[in-house]
This record gives sequence, C-alpha cells and structure tokens, in this order.
Amino acid sequence: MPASAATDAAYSLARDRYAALGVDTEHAQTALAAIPISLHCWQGDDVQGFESAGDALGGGLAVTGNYPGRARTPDELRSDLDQALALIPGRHRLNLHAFYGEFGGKRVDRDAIEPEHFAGWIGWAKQRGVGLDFNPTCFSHPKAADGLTLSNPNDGIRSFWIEHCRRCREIGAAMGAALGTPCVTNVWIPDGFKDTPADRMAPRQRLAAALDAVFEKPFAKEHLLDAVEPKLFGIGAESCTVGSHEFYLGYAISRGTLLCLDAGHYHPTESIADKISSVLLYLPEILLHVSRGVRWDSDHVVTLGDDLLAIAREIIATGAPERIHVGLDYFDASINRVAAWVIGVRNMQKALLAGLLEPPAIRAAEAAGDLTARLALQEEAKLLPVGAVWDRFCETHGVPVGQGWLDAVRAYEHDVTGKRT
Ligand code: RNT
Ligand code: ZN
Repeated sequence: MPASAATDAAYSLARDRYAALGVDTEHAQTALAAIPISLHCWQGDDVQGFESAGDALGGGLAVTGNYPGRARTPDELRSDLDQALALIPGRHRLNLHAFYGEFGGKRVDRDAIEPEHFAGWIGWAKQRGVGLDFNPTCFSHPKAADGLTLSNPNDGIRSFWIEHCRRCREIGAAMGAALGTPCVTNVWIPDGFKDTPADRMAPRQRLAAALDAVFEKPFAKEHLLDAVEPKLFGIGAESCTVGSHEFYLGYAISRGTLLCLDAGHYHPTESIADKISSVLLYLPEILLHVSRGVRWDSDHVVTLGDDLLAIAREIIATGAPERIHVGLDYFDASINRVAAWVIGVRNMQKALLAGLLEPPAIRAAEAAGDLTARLALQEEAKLLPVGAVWDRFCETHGVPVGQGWLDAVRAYEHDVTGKRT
C-alpha cells in the first residue's frame, strides 16, 4: 500500500472511531489549523543575536552543546526558519528578540534601536504571511552585568533599560501595523539576587515604577499587545527574583497587560496547565512560553509528555484558545537546531490536537458526579488514534507525514548547516 493510501485508511478508521464518541475529526483539524505557534528565533543560534559587540550570554541563561551549524547571520537564520516552517503544518509566527536586529555592522546600542533595524524581518514575515512577536533583550550586555536592569538602583542604568523597552514597544507596534496582526511584546528581565537581599521591597518598587514608565505610551491593541514574564529563580539569582510570579500577576491584573506563563519558571512539581484557567478569569489574554525544564529551568526541547498534553488540554478546555498566545521557549545546542524547532512545534500541535479530540463524555461524567467514569474515560482516551488524525492533518497541509521530515533536515544539513564552520 503506498504511504498516502495507508494514511487515508488509518484516518477513515480513526474518524469513525471518534465519531462514535461524538468527536468530529474534521472540525478538530480546522480548529488546529487556526492556532498559530510562535517559533522562538533564539533556538537557531543559541541565543547569540546579531549585535557587533557580541557579549556572552547573560541573565542566568545557559545553552549547552556544540552541534555544528548555528546560524550566524540574519540570512542564515531566516533560511533555517524557512526550512523548519516547510516541515510544520499550518501558518505560524516568529518570535524575535531585540538583539536580532540588522545593524549593518554598526554598533547600535539597545537604547538606540529603531523599527528600521527590523525591516528585513518584517519583509520576510510579510512575504510568508507570518506574524511577528517581539522581546526586549535585557541581558548579554555590560549594563546588565550586575544582574539588575529595570530594578537597578542606579538611575542611569535603569533609564537605559526603560528606554530600551520603550523602543521595543515602538518596534513591536511597527511590526504589528506592517503585518496586520498584533505583535505580542514580552518583557522578561533577569533581575535577582544570588544571596539573600536585605531589602526585597525597594527593587520591586523600582521595577513597578520602571514598568509604568515603559508602558506609559498607549498603542492600538491591533498592533501591540504587552506581556510581562515572571520567574522563580535563575543561575546567579537563586535567592530572590525581583519579577516573581506574585509581582507580575498583580502587575498584569492592575495594569491590564498580558501575563506570560513560562513552563520552566515554577517549582518543578508545579504546572502552568493549572494556572491558565485561573489567570484567564482576571486577564483577557495571556502568553505561554512552552518549554521543558529537566530538574530546573533547563529549556530542553518540548516533548510530547504529560506536562505538554496537560497544557494543551487546558488551552482547548477554556473554549477560547484565541485568548492564549502560544510561544515556545527552549534552546538546545546539542542537536540539529532546525530539527529542534520542528520537533517542538509539531509536538505542541499534536498535544493541541489531542485536546481537540477529547471525548465529551469525560466532562459529562464529571458533571454527573461520576468520577469513576471520568477516570476510566480519561485513561481510555489516551490510546485513541490521535496519530492517524495528525498524519492526515500533515498530509492535508502538504508537510511530511511521520518521520519523513527528518530526511529533509538531513539533506539541508548536508547542503547548508553542515557547511558552516
Ligand atoms: C528566561 C525567559 C525568557 C528567555 C527568552 C530568551 O528564563 O524564559 O523568556 O528564555 O526571552
Ligand atoms: Zn520564557
């Protein structure tokens, strides 16, 4: 049987099996196609960016591995992204960091960046019908060397980062206006303390005031959506993170920004899946950084495990996935970087599909107070033929079914990334 006939046969059995459970597999695929995933550009070059200064990675972030083929220029990164996007079904987005601007070999400091430095990215995105998201880069810079940016007690340093973040919002709004889709611009700062601070209040007061200065200028929601990202701890900031979960939850609710929930930014047994419904009660929209922490916020490539399935299931269960902006956030330099994108995005989509294919009898059992049936049906649902529907989805969207995408990555490695030294 040719591969596509096998996919068709498996799909038609799966469609009937799901139909008998009251699940419409066609509808699930349409819904899946409507959920864009924001690919994080920084997987492609180990969070290096394109500034001529080229400061070492800071902010407590750590990339391990030395797999050959890191993108060294914007053109290389765009080419790698094109290769990844060709192997991922559906229309997606690209999430850029400020230090990925194109500065023409000049030293343009962070407080001087302009939309024009991102014209190349905007043009690329426009051609492909891809939306852009954006982030200030408040690390890997001499003015972040003491680990404090927007909460720095030094007025000059704090103002520098305020100006950087303001400019990033201008750039984000320009991206959103040019592409006709709002640019989610997410502020994450590394600020924290290695050892126990004597005063935790003052840095948090400074951070709140600095953020208010950053967000002072209003922009149209159609162009720009502001988000803030909390964190539990980082390397070198083990004892206190200024922008903690409580800090930003309060900030986002009181100021009306989005809150970004990063899967690696909580205690290891705490899942962001459970936070989605709580936060959506108080905020119209949120941002997710889907990541995989192994023992700590290690930012491993996202795999199709219980954590991911739970996050995706909750996104769908809200009944309003359009209120949840889904981005990925990991960086692995130990494997082929294009493959790392493809694996992570496809897994995110598979998990969302599983959520979309959840039999309604599970909720009905719960509503009827039959917790035995709820557990029984949840467990039975785990081996329903999600994979056959996923294969069909890939085929419909013209991307390789199953592991076929790996051959394309290997060929690209042979011709392109493997030749980079
Ligand atoms: C760091 C945060 C942040 C970064 C990126 C590069 O812990 O998760 O989102 O990973 O901005
Ligand atoms: Zn993150």
